[in-house]
Amino acid sequence: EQLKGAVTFEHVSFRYPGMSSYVLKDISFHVRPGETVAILGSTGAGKSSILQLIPRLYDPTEGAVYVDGMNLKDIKMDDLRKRIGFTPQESILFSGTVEENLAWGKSDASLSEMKAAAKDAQIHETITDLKDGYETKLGQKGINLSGGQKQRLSVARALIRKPNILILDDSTSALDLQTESKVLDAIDEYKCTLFIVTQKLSTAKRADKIMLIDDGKIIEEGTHDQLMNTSALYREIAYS
Ligand code: DUT
Repeated sequence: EQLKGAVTFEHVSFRYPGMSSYVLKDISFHVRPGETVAILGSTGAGKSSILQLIPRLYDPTEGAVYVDGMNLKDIKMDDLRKRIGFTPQESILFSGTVEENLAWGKSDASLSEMKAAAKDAQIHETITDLKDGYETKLGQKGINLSGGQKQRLSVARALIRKPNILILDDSTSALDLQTESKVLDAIDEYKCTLFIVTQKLSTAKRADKIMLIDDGKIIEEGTHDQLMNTSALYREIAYS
């Protein structure tokens, strides 16, 4: 409960275990509690690699990551897991009911907590339209959801724990602009620090900070208005 959600990267370099080349090179930034950070960059630039370090899926090879001034390594894994919501690029759903999928990682979640999160993620109505509502089975023995529905279910799962830090790794890419904007409006109410990988200008515009990543480095940083003024590269992305 104590985490506020400030995130600091200090000279972070990273290579995947067993690999010789670095995928992140001397990354430093500071994000204040409650800020929204949009991460942009081409495929393979290192966006997911940066974000994976926050819930400690990996640790930096060099440098350190701090949350609220504490080195991640000094925070209990359990506390981290409770306070960080992370939706990976590929939604991970398993064969089980909608309810079981939502409660994954937080088995004490109540149905009303699940519904509230599902409403915020704009998936509640889809769920209630299913044959058995929240009890509907997904996967091989049940129904298949569309890409965008899976993404919203993963976002709902992350919101259930009311995270201080929410990481959406391209997890709204399949949503139309209007739905995405409703999801992000709802997330605003959680007052969490938000990292969102996106290709959408509308999402970048909302951010307090945009980080443009290329070849494992932050090459531009600022708000939409700032980058429109200062960055030819950002303008190119904006107008494309
Ligand atoms: N990489 C690995 N092992 C992994 C994951 C990635 O070696 O388990 C490499 C691939 C790439 C670099 O790390 O050269 C950065 O990948 P990352 O997935 O971080 O890039 P991205 O910006 O998130 O790309 P995308 O938009 O395609 O997800």
